[in-house]
Amino acid sequence: MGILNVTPDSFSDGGRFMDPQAALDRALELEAQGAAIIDIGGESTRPQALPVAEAEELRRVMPVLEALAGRTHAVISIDTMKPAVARAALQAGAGIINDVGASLQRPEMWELAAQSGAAYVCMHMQGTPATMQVNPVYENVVQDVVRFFEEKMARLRSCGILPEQIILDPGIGFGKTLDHNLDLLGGLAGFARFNRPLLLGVSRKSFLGKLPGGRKSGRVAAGLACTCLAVQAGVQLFRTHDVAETIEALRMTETVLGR
Ligand code: 7PJ
Repeated sequence: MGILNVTPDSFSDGGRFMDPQAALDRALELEAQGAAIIDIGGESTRPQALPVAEAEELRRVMPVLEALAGRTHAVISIDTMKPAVARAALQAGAGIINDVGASLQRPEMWELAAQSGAAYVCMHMQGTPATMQVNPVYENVVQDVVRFFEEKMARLRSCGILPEQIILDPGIGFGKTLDHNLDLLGGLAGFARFNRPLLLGVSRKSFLGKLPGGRKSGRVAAGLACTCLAVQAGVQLFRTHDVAETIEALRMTETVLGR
Protein backbone atom coordinates (compact mmCIF):
# COMPACT_ATOMS: atom_id res chain seq x y z
CA MET A 1 0.00 0.00 0.00
CA GLY A 2 1.68 3.18 -1.24
CA ILE A 3 0.99 6.40 0.66
CA LEU A 4 -0.24 9.52 -1.09
CA ASN A 5 -0.86 12.42 1.27
CA VAL A 6 -2.72 15.32 -0.29
CA THR A 7 -2.04 17.56 2.69
CA PRO A 8 0.04 20.66 3.37
CA ASP A 9 1.26 19.32 6.73
CA SER A 10 1.90 15.54 6.73
CA PHE A 11 5.23 14.93 8.41
CA SER A 12 7.00 13.22 5.55
CA ASP A 13 5.52 14.31 2.24
CA GLY A 14 3.29 17.23 3.33
CA GLY A 15 2.84 19.87 0.65
CA ARG A 16 4.39 17.86 -2.19
CA PHE A 17 1.20 16.55 -3.74
CA MET A 18 -1.38 19.29 -3.26
CA ASP A 19 -1.46 19.82 -7.02
CA PRO A 20 -3.72 17.13 -8.58
CA GLN A 21 -1.30 16.53 -11.46
CA ALA A 22 1.62 16.01 -9.05
CA ALA A 23 -0.57 13.69 -6.98
CA LEU A 24 -1.61 11.71 -10.05
CA ASP A 25 2.01 11.37 -11.17
CA ARG A 26 2.98 10.19 -7.69
CA ALA A 27 0.16 7.62 -7.60
CA LEU A 28 1.25 6.21 -10.96
CA GLU A 29 4.85 6.15 -9.75
CA LEU A 30 3.85 4.20 -6.62
CA GLU A 31 1.97 1.75 -8.84
CA ALA A 32 4.94 1.40 -11.19
CA GLN A 33 7.10 0.58 -8.16
CA GLY A 34 4.72 -2.26 -7.36
CA ALA A 35 2.05 -0.88 -5.07
CA ALA A 36 -1.18 -2.90 -5.30
CA ILE A 37 -3.03 -0.29 -3.29
CA ILE A 38 -2.77 3.51 -3.24
CA ASP A 39 -3.84 5.05 0.08
CA ILE A 40 -5.01 8.63 -0.42
CA GLY A 41 -5.40 10.94 2.58
CA GLY A 42 -6.43 14.58 2.85
CA GLU A 43 -6.19 15.05 6.63
CA SER A 44 -2.90 14.75 8.46
CA THR A 45 -3.18 12.54 11.52
CA ARG A 46 0.31 13.19 12.81
CA PRO A 47 0.48 14.02 16.53
CA GLN A 48 -0.98 17.45 17.36
CA ALA A 49 -2.48 17.81 13.90
CA LEU A 50 -5.66 19.84 13.98
CA PRO A 51 -8.82 18.53 12.35
CA VAL A 52 -9.57 19.55 8.78
CA ALA A 53 -13.06 20.64 7.75
CA GLU A 54 -15.00 18.17 5.64
CA ALA A 55 -15.25 20.55 2.67
CA GLU A 56 -11.51 21.13 2.70
CA GLU A 57 -10.72 17.42 2.91
CA LEU A 58 -13.06 16.76 -0.02
CA ARG A 59 -11.45 19.59 -1.97
CA ARG A 60 -8.05 17.98 -1.49
CA VAL A 61 -8.79 14.35 -2.26
CA MET A 62 -11.59 14.38 -4.83
CA PRO A 63 -9.61 15.83 -7.77
CA VAL A 64 -6.98 13.14 -7.23
CA LEU A 65 -9.51 10.33 -6.98
CA GLU A 66 -11.26 11.57 -10.11
CA ALA A 67 -7.99 11.94 -12.01
CA LEU A 68 -6.96 8.41 -11.02
CA ALA A 69 -10.25 6.75 -11.99
CA GLY A 70 -9.65 4.37 -14.88
CA ARG A 71 -5.94 5.19 -15.00
CA THR A 72 -4.64 2.67 -12.50
CA HIS A 73 -5.01 -1.02 -11.78
CA ALA A 74 -4.18 -0.38 -8.15
CA VAL A 75 -7.00 -0.49 -5.64
CA ILE A 76 -7.70 2.93 -4.18
CA SER A 77 -7.95 3.30 -0.43
CA ILE A 78 -9.29 6.43 1.25
CA ASP A 79 -7.55 7.36 4.51
CA THR A 80 -10.17 9.33 6.41
CA MET A 81 -12.13 9.56 9.63
CA LYS A 82 -15.11 11.22 7.93
CA PRO A 83 -18.04 9.21 6.55
CA ALA A 84 -18.87 11.88 3.94
CA VAL A 85 -15.32 11.76 2.56
CA ALA A 86 -15.36 7.96 2.49
CA ARG A 87 -18.73 7.98 0.69
CA ALA A 88 -17.56 10.40 -2.00
CA ALA A 89 -14.35 8.42 -2.45
CA LEU A 90 -16.22 5.14 -2.88
CA GLN A 91 -18.44 6.80 -5.48
CA ALA A 92 -15.26 7.88 -7.29
CA GLY A 93 -14.04 4.29 -7.38
CA ALA A 94 -12.21 3.67 -4.10
CA GLY A 95 -12.45 0.10 -2.83
CA ILE A 96 -11.07 0.43 0.69
CA ILE A 97 -12.09 2.63 3.62
CA ASN A 98 -8.95 3.14 5.73
CA ASP A 99 -10.65 4.25 8.92
CA VAL A 100 -7.98 5.60 11.24
CA GLY A 101 -10.91 6.73 13.40
CA ALA A 102 -12.30 3.22 13.92
CA SER A 103 -11.91 3.69 17.68
CA LEU A 104 -14.21 6.70 17.59
CA GLN A 105 -17.94 6.14 17.63
CA ARG A 106 -18.90 6.66 14.00
CA PRO A 107 -21.84 4.36 13.19
CA GLU A 108 -22.31 6.28 9.93
CA MET A 109 -18.92 5.02 8.73
CA TRP A 110 -19.86 1.44 9.61
CA GLU A 111 -23.22 1.73 7.85
CA LEU A 112 -21.40 2.97 4.77
CA ALA A 113 -19.00 0.02 4.88
CA ALA A 114 -21.92 -2.38 5.31
CA GLN A 115 -23.97 -0.90 2.47
CA SER A 116 -21.08 -0.53 0.03
CA GLY A 117 -19.35 -3.84 0.70
CA ALA A 118 -16.01 -2.03 0.57
CA ALA A 119 -13.03 -3.35 2.48
CA TYR A 120 -12.76 -1.70 5.89
CA VAL A 121 -9.49 -1.08 7.71
CA CYS A 122 -10.17 -1.12 11.44
CA MET A 123 -7.23 0.72 12.99
CA HIS A 124 -6.59 1.06 16.70
CA MET A 125 -5.99 4.54 18.11
CA GLN A 126 -6.03 5.72 21.71
CA GLY A 127 -7.50 9.23 21.85
CA THR A 128 -7.50 11.58 18.87
CA PRO A 129 -4.58 12.89 16.79
CA ALA A 130 -4.67 16.25 18.60
CA THR A 131 -3.89 14.71 22.00
CA MET A 132 -3.03 11.03 21.49
CA GLN A 133 0.68 11.38 22.28
CA VAL A 134 0.20 13.39 25.50
CA ASN A 135 0.19 10.45 27.88
CA PRO A 136 -0.85 7.14 26.32
CA VAL A 137 -1.53 4.47 28.95
CA TYR A 138 -2.21 0.73 28.58
CA GLU A 139 -2.35 -2.15 31.01
CA ASN A 140 -0.76 -4.39 28.40
CA VAL A 141 -0.76 -2.82 24.97
CA VAL A 142 -0.93 -6.07 22.96
CA GLN A 143 -3.76 -7.45 25.10
CA ASP A 144 -5.57 -4.11 25.07
CA VAL A 145 -5.44 -3.97 21.27
CA VAL A 146 -6.60 -7.60 21.04
CA ARG A 147 -9.57 -6.66 23.22
CA PHE A 148 -10.25 -3.61 21.03
CA PHE A 149 -10.29 -5.83 17.91
CA GLU A 150 -12.60 -8.34 19.62
CA GLU A 151 -15.07 -5.68 20.68
CA LYS A 152 -14.88 -3.80 17.40
CA MET A 153 -15.30 -6.93 15.25
CA ALA A 154 -18.49 -7.73 17.18
CA ARG A 155 -19.73 -4.16 16.80
CA LEU A 156 -18.92 -4.08 13.07
CA ARG A 157 -20.73 -7.35 12.62
CA SER A 158 -23.82 -5.96 14.35
CA CYS A 159 -23.72 -3.08 11.85
CA GLY A 160 -23.85 -5.54 8.95
CA ILE A 161 -20.16 -5.56 8.00
CA LEU A 162 -19.02 -9.05 7.03
CA PRO A 163 -15.85 -10.37 8.67
CA GLU A 164 -14.49 -10.85 5.12
CA GLN A 165 -14.50 -7.08 4.62
CA ILE A 166 -12.32 -6.36 7.64
CA ILE A 167 -8.58 -5.64 7.77
CA LEU A 168 -7.04 -5.12 11.22
CA ASP A 169 -4.31 -2.60 12.03
CA PRO A 170 -2.75 -2.02 15.47
CA GLY A 171 -2.18 1.65 14.61
CA ILE A 172 1.53 2.08 15.27
CA GLY A 173 2.15 5.57 16.66
CA PHE A 174 -1.51 6.37 17.32
CA GLY A 175 -1.58 7.02 21.06
CA LYS A 176 1.53 4.93 21.72
CA THR A 177 4.92 5.54 23.31
CA LEU A 178 8.11 4.08 21.86
CA ASP A 179 7.74 1.12 24.24
CA HIS A 180 4.13 0.56 23.20
CA ASN A 181 5.13 0.53 19.54
CA LEU A 182 7.96 -1.93 20.23
CA ASP A 183 5.66 -4.18 22.27
CA LEU A 184 3.10 -4.20 19.45
CA LEU A 185 5.75 -5.00 16.84
CA GLY A 186 6.99 -7.86 19.00
CA GLY A 187 3.45 -9.10 19.59
CA LEU A 188 2.01 -8.96 16.07
CA ALA A 189 1.60 -12.73 15.95
CA GLY A 190 -1.03 -12.31 18.68
CA PHE A 191 -3.37 -10.67 16.17
CA ALA A 192 -3.38 -13.70 13.85
CA ARG A 193 -6.17 -15.27 15.92
CA PHE A 194 -8.76 -13.11 14.18
CA ASN A 195 -8.07 -14.77 10.84
CA ARG A 196 -8.23 -11.43 9.10
CA PRO A 197 -5.50 -9.73 7.06
CA LEU A 198 -3.26 -7.48 9.14
CA LEU A 199 -2.05 -4.08 7.96
CA LEU A 200 1.03 -2.38 9.38
CA GLY A 201 1.94 1.28 9.02
CA VAL A 202 5.41 2.12 10.32
CA SER A 203 6.74 4.04 7.34
CA ARG A 204 9.12 6.86 8.39
CA LYS A 205 7.34 7.28 11.75
CA SER A 206 9.26 9.14 14.43
CA PHE A 207 9.62 6.19 16.85
CA LEU A 208 11.92 4.57 14.25
CA GLY A 209 14.57 7.14 15.08
CA LYS A 210 14.12 7.01 18.85
CA LEU A 211 16.26 4.07 19.90
CA PRO A 212 19.44 5.28 21.65
CA GLY A 213 21.74 6.66 18.95
CA GLY A 214 18.93 6.63 16.38
CA ARG A 215 18.85 9.23 13.63
CA LYS A 216 16.06 10.62 11.49
CA SER A 217 17.93 9.50 8.38
CA GLY A 218 17.77 5.91 9.63
CA ARG A 219 14.01 5.72 9.70
CA VAL A 220 13.55 4.02 6.33
CA ALA A 221 16.01 1.24 7.18
CA ALA A 222 14.52 0.80 10.66
CA GLY A 223 11.05 0.60 9.13
CA LEU A 224 12.18 -2.09 6.70
CA ALA A 225 13.44 -4.12 9.68
CA CYS A 226 9.95 -3.88 11.22
CA THR A 227 8.45 -4.92 7.89
CA CYS A 228 10.59 -8.06 7.64
CA LEU A 229 9.76 -9.05 11.22
CA ALA A 230 6.08 -8.43 10.56
CA VAL A 231 6.08 -10.80 7.60
CA GLN A 232 7.15 -13.57 9.94
CA ALA A 233 4.28 -12.66 12.25
CA GLY A 234 1.81 -13.03 9.37
CA VAL A 235 1.25 -9.40 8.36
CA GLN A 236 0.16 -9.17 4.72
CA LEU A 237 -0.32 -5.46 4.05
CA PHE A 238 2.29 -2.74 4.44
CA ARG A 239 1.52 0.95 4.25
CA THR A 240 4.62 2.75 3.05
CA HIS A 241 6.11 5.80 1.37
CA ASP A 242 8.97 3.62 0.09
CA VAL A 243 7.30 1.04 -2.12
CA ALA A 244 10.33 -0.08 -4.15
CA GLU A 245 12.49 -0.66 -1.06
CA THR A 246 9.66 -2.40 0.79
CA ILE A 247 9.05 -4.79 -2.10
CA GLU A 248 12.73 -5.72 -2.27
CA ALA A 249 12.78 -6.38 1.48
CA LEU A 250 9.57 -8.44 1.26
CA ARG A 251 10.80 -10.49 -1.69
CA MET A 252 13.96 -11.46 0.13
CA THR A 253 12.19 -12.17 3.42
CA GLU A 254 9.53 -14.31 1.76
CA THR A 255 12.09 -16.17 -0.35
CA VAL A 256 14.14 -17.14 2.69
CA LEU A 257 11.07 -18.03 4.75
CA GLY A 258 9.75 -20.12 1.86
CA ARG A 259 12.79 -22.41 1.67
C1 7PJ B 1 -1.54 4.83 9.42
C2 7PJ B 1 -2.63 5.12 8.63
C3 7PJ B 1 -1.36 3.50 9.90
C4 7PJ B 1 -3.38 2.95 8.71
C5 7PJ B 1 -1.50 6.92 8.94
C6 7PJ B 1 1.59 8.40 9.26
C7 7PJ B 1 0.33 8.78 9.88
N1 7PJ B 1 -3.54 4.19 8.25
N2 7PJ B 1 -2.60 6.45 8.33
N3 7PJ B 1 -2.32 2.61 9.51
N4 7PJ B 1 -0.81 5.97 9.59
N5 7PJ B 1 -4.26 2.01 8.40
O1 7PJ B 1 1.70 7.94 8.14
O2 7PJ B 1 2.60 8.59 10.01
O3 7PJ B 1 -0.44 3.14 10.64
S1 7PJ B 1 -1.08 8.58 8.85
